[in-house]
Amino acid sequence: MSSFPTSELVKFSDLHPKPSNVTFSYGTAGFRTKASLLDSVLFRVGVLAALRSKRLDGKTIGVMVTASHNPEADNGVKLVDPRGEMLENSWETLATNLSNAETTGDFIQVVKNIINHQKIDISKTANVIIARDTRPSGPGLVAALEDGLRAMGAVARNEGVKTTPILHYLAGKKAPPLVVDCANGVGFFAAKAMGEYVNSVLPLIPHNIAINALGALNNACGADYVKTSQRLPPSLVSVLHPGQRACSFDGDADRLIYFYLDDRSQFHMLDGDKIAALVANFIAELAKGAGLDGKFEIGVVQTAYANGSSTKYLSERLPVQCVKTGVKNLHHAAEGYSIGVYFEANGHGTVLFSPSALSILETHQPSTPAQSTYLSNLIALSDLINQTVGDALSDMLLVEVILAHKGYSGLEWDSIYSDLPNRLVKVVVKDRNIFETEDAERRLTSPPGLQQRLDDIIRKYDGGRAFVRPSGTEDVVRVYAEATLRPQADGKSQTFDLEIMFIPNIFPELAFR
Ligand code: G16
Repeated sequence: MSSFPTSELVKFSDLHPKPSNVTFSYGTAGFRTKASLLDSVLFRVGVLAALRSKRLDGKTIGVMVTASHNPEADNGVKLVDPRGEMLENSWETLATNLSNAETTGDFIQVVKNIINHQKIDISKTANVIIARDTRPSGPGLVAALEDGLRAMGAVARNEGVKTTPILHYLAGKKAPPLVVDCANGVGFFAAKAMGEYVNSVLPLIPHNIAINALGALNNACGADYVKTSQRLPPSLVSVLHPGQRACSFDGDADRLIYFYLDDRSQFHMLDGDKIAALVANFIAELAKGAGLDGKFEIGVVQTAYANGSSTKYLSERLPVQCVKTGVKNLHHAAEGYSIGVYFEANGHGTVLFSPSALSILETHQPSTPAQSTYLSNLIALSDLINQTVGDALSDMLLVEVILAHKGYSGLEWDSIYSDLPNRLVKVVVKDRNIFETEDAERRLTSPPGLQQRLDDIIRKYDGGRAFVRPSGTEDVVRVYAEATLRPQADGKSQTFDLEIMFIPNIFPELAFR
């Protein structure tokens, strides 16, 4: 209670005295009566909104000033809980008590009681968003409301004249701030420009933005660093809080990798495979909901790098195809579906809607209002996605839209399936051109005998899968390996002993250095 702003509250409360001989009640839709009686109520609702937000760890509370369908001379106010829902019942009683305190002294006492009974940490920041309808009494009442918020030191955002549903939406749909690792590259410009449009609903916090620092590009940051090292860029260690989502672009912002820290601050990566699973599922769900089940084929395209768990998960639900590394190969294969979802594990990818799929979406007649909502969401997705090529910014919005729609945190998204432990390493060889592959780069045909020796090693591991392929962009050979590692008898997981037990076994086979 040390930081409780009693003197501020007394000062402001005296400016908004309660009219005598009136009893207020937080009714069906908040307080509603003649506008001329409401000044003290609005002030006190401001105080209560701040308390409610502090009680909920600073989550945003909405306050709408309106008397809806009632005559213009009336006005009213109601509180909107986080997620855009109506105020919790027990707080309606608190609102009524607070509005009926006769004197400033009584009012301060009720405030103190609420703080004690609700165990409110008054030092927490309060966030409140406010709006009003077009009534002439609105501006004056909003000023009283703002005095209440000011007295409590709340962070208030006045949205001006808005419909009630929009206020609910704004209070409920604001996503938690997203940390964006721009790889010290051009993605920063795009993220900054996009932030101006989306920050009010999806606050973006760009990091690794040293675009002019020599040597900084992709250095210990960016999508490739995160995917390959499977760890947080060191520059984000003191930035990211448990539960907070973040994403990394690469140097030209056409790759996207997500990650988050769990409540034990453990790093979890959500790569291109996880994006594909989230997106393909969502599109299939929308198509079904719109009454378009079976009307078009939704397929997924991956490469050999796709984690075995993702392939298993997706192929149990949709057609899945594996093609050679390279966006051009995935893009081409995805064009073979009505809706083709393609993502490389490294975060390159997008969704293609064929012309016939788009015309089905345009002409389909939904038979229920629910079908109509699914259909318009699917059409909106087709507009949101950059179908020319994988685009980190557009993919980021796609992911955020789906997460918001489903109410998923990083954790819920991550639990779609569990990645098999895996390792991807680069090996410098004398001549990478002697490495030739078949079966979408999953098997070597040259040098002779090497695949056989790899098979002998892979066979020793449960769920073992590995391949060797020459890079098309660097003078190296890439080695990928994954396996199912069961918990040991003592219950401890062997996870990530993999590098020690598996990859080194392959290295000697590649004695071409
Ligand atoms: C390029 C391609 C990607 C490919 C990556 C690695 O990415 O566009 O499709 O996955 O190279 O290819 P490789 O393993 O053959 O070196 P970027 O981000 O460099 O344009």
